[in-house]
Amino acid sequence: RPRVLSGIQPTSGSFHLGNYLGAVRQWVALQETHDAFYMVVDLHAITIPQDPAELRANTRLAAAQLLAAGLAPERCTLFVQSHVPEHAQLGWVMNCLTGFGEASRMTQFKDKSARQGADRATVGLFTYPVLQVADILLYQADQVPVGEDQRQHIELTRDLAERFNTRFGPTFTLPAPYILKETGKIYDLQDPQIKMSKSASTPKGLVNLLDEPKVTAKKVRSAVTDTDTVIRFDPVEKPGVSNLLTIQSTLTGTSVAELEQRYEGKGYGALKSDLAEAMVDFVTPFRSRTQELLDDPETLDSLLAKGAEKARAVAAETLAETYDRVGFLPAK
Ligand code: AQP
Repeated sequence: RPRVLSGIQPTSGSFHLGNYLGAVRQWVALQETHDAFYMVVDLHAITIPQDPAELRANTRLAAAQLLAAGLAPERCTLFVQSHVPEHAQLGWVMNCLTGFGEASRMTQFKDKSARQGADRATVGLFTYPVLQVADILLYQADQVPVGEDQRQHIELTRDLAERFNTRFGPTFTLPAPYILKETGKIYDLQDPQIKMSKSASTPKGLVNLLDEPKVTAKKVRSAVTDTDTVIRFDPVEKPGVSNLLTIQSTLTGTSVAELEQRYEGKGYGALKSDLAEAMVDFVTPFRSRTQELLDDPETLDSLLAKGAEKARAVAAETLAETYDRVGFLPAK
């Protein structure tokens, strides 16, 4: 079975619709066909200031949401990044292989540091993509299911894997991005030119899966569309409507073409009201399942401990080989 690896940050509490449709939904499908490793990336989370108690709670909350979304511990390896120390260890080796200019070209860093103010951005935020390289290479992943915003980081991963392999001998698998054309970028409901994001979206533009279903329905009903009335998939001319069609199509398993037909001659209100209903149908059981899992933290923690053990077995092997190739003297 080919291997997949991906991660999600425990920064925001609730996952948003972009996280789910862009990434997590694919993780659930891929656990059936791939050797799947998924993690809550808490080391990445501290690249911006975090309250310790909140980080701990959000880490459990992220794991609970992944299980509520459909990950099954017997079909994939689910773990917390900091439970596997090899991530930070390989991260250092990768830092020493990355050019300063190369890291400076990462657009996510440029966006995030600009938003924070250049003086306040940490070195950790700067090397975030390099730690992500280590995350992926440790597991010799063939594919990385992520949203479009991560494409550049996967390219960096391939570059560094190739560089290491050339310099020290074949060690790492070169991973390919697994990004779905349809849902690789879900847009903000209020500003359909920008991606839905926890740090750049306004509350009205961002659909959090753990929001009250009523709140979610309201956000869908007040989504920005255009002054035309025709429901047609056209991301350039009609970005708002197209985003709603993408979401509706994915959540209900109906093709966009079929939806266009269904809404022929109807106004935007009909689409929005059906989508609001589909969203409520999706988030209602998701919220209660997440809560059930959180109500039993011991089971959750022991499941994560088992995942970390499985992950470590793979990660330790890759790290040992890497250290040997680099020329570190083995500890006897
Ligand atoms: N709008 C999106 N459309 C499709 N995929 C998306 N992802 C994020 N936003 C969208 C994908 O979700 C996965 C987890 O990303 P993350 O760990 O970076 O989570 P986040 O920090 O909550 O995501 P944000 O909102 O994108 O954070 P900020 O605002 O900090 O940049 C990834 O696979 C990502 O591609």
